[in-house]
Amino acid sequence: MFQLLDRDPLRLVGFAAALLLVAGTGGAGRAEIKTVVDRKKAYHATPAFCLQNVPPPSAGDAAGKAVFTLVDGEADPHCGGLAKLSDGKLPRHDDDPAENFFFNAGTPGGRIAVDLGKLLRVKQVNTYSWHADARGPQVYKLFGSDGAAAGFNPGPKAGTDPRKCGWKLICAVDTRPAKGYLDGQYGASISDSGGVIGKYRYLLLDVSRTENDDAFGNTFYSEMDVIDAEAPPAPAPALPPPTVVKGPPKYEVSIDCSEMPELKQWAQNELGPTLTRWYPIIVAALPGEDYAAPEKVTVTIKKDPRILPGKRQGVAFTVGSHVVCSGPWLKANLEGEARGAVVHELAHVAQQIRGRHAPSWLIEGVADYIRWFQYEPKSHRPRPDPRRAKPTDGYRTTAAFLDYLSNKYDERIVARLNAAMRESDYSDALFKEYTGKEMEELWREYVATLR
Ligand SMILES: [Ca+2]
Repeated sequence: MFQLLDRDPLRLVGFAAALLLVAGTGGAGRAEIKTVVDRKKAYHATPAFCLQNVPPPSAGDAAGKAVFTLVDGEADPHCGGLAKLSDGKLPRHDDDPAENFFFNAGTPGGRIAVDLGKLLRVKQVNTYSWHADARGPQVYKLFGSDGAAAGFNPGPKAGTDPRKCGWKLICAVDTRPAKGYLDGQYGASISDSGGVIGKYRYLLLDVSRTENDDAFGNTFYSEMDVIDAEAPPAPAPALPPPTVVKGPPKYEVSIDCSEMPELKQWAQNELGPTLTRWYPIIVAALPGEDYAAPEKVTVTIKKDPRILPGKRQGVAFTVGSHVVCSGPWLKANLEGEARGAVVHELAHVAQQIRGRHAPSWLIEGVADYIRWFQYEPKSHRPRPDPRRAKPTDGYRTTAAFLDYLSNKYDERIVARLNAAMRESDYSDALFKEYTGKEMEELWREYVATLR
């Protein structure tokens, strides 16, 4: 975890992975503005905006009653408009233009004024954004005003320094990571060590694009919360019910964590949305003639880690459309492999292989291909050791081999091999049928690319 104290708010910089940023504006001994920034990579983000260091979005905060005005710049015709910043609703996924506000493509950003209706003791300002690409992070300056100064301009356009017309600079926010992709879900939370940021009726956001390598650098802003120090805590936006999360029509994934109540929040906010989003994708990736995947999947989280036959410890297993997971293992891996491991099991549900001729190395290879080469971020993809690995090692090694074959020979090869296993038609000769080469030759070719 990084922590940075910076006396000059204009020089705030973003961090790559662990994102706690603290910046000061005041002198020694005075209350200081704190800006905490957090990020979840796009693949791991869910509509609940579960960020570690930034509070979740709230419904019914002071921004909900405020009037938002576009002072300068041009809204993108595909966005949901300024109303999206304070409607208490969140995007459903990482590319949901209608649930975000963003400035038009090819423009440098702009300015948004917020009239809170009356002078408030502002305790916190939180902003949320989400996008699969460079439009994820936030870059803006926040100004505040009580509107009392002579010559106060409620809508200073770009080129006019707000500080010269009745505004005070509160802070500058830049959530961009220092390196790597900009994708993801971002939150910024501005508060003050003294309890309140200040007494303001007006706020002004001076928004910049995140990059200008192409036209698409304007952030997808999902929500802005303004917390009134005098108001009772506002409720969180409505989330799906605790243990059953309904996915797209037809498919339903139920999670039973009654044995591990401490995982209920995680199951509701993170695992549930991940599984309901991914199960239909996995089903579509593993089709078959006259085949329909199970429509209802159950995931049971057990308290006892000895879930395997003979009371052996394990991570998870699947029988038919029932997935059983070790609760203690999930709990120990919540920020790591927990969701990916359950995605692997969902692949087994969609595979539905009951025939006798299916080799376990290929069954596990297909499930891990779905997990590591479809679900997990590219940076996590496994790379087998060319000195030791064999195509029949299963899991990650076979998954990486299948990815090579998909890219080089036949993008449907995983679906075809899986369908053959499901129909009890599998033999190693299928590799030659689908690619023109024996499996051993294909493996030698693949290993040569690893050296
Ligand atoms: Ca919204």
